[in-house]
Amino acid sequence: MRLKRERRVEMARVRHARPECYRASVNTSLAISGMTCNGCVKHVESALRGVEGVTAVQVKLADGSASVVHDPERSPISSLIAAVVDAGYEATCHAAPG
Ligand SMILES: [Cu+2]
Repeated sequence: MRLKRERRVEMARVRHARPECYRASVNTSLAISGMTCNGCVKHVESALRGVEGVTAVQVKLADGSASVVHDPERSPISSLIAAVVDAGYEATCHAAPG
């Protein structure tokens, strides 16, 4: 439900913002290694949330994944990976690097 609402808000923004003001967000999946407990999850989540241009983060311990909604112009995938590495974990992108 929350995602649906965010999508509506985003579409409203698309309609009302001038094109030159609007910046699209993308959802990037990262594979995270080195997480062993929920403390690690919080650590990785806060590292990713601290990156400029990141608007939503969900980290899962079970499959070692992170889902990050971000503005690729302000926060390229390399900056997401760098934040995870700085926090003491390893990250690789599931998709092609951008
Ligand atoms: Cu831990």
